[in-house]
Amino acid sequence: MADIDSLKAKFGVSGRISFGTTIWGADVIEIRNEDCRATLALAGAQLIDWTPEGEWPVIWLPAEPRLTPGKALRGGVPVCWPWFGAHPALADAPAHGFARTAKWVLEVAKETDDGTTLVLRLDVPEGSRPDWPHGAEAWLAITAGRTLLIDLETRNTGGTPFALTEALHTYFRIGEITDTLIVGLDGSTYLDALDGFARKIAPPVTTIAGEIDRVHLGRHSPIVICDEELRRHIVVESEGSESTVVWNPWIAKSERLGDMGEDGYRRMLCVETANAFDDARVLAPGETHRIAQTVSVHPI
Ligand code: TA6
Repeated sequence: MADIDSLKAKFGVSGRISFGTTIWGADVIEIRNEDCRATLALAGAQLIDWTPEGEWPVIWLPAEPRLTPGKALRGGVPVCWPWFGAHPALADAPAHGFARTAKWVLEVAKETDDGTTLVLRLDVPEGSRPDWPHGAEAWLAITAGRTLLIDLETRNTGGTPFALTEALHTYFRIGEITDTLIVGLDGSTYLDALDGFARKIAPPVTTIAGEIDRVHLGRHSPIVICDEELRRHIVVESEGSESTVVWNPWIAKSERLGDMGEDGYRRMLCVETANAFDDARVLAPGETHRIAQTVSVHPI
């Protein structure tokens, strides 16, 4: 983990960007500008807070976040890369790839017209990993302002093509799961992870009254999370994404996971900008691929 002091020395501590450690032990970069506050955990380059001025937090964390070595922090926006879900071949490889627990390198911290931007890089030399023999480089750019932009670019730096699956696994903060619905997936084909990944057709509006785990195939943008309790719409516009994952663990799975916190499932909903399953991307040597999401909040 990059030493916080060395980051302070390299990037300075402007009035808008600071470096520190949370009370539960995560080394973080904190942003505070006129439009929002945001926090990025250095481990896994995981955004764990984005709160526009005058709004409730938009990103969910459990009430008592818990760091477990080698395991992604529950909540925030884990970067699932360079595979989504189970490894295509190795049962003992980590679910959702290794980027979300990797040591990313902060390359840029700057102000832009849209807010404060952090850019982090993850380099995977060819042949350096038994579970991923390819050469790849990932660049993650996060711009926090009145809106939130998360942009993930992958470059094939090796000599052979590879198939990439990925997700910006966003845990959105909502008021009450049973008073929340999702608009924008109507009529899409989805794989139901709770029913052997059977292919089904999405209803006009997605509501949640139990565990839900669906991979919607095809492009869907914008998607709107309608939150009756917090009286707001969260709008997710994506680029380069042909899949959208919808997940809530509900009660029993939350207990099995053990890190969702008391009633955590009631206050979160994952809507993930992704490329998964049929929507895998194949990158030739030297080729790049970009997936991005812009999140905005609208009172109702
Ligand atoms: O994105 C949905 C999902 O694949 C679910 O199946 C569930 O496993 C969730 O991700 C969380 O995965 P994690 O490895 O973070 O516990």
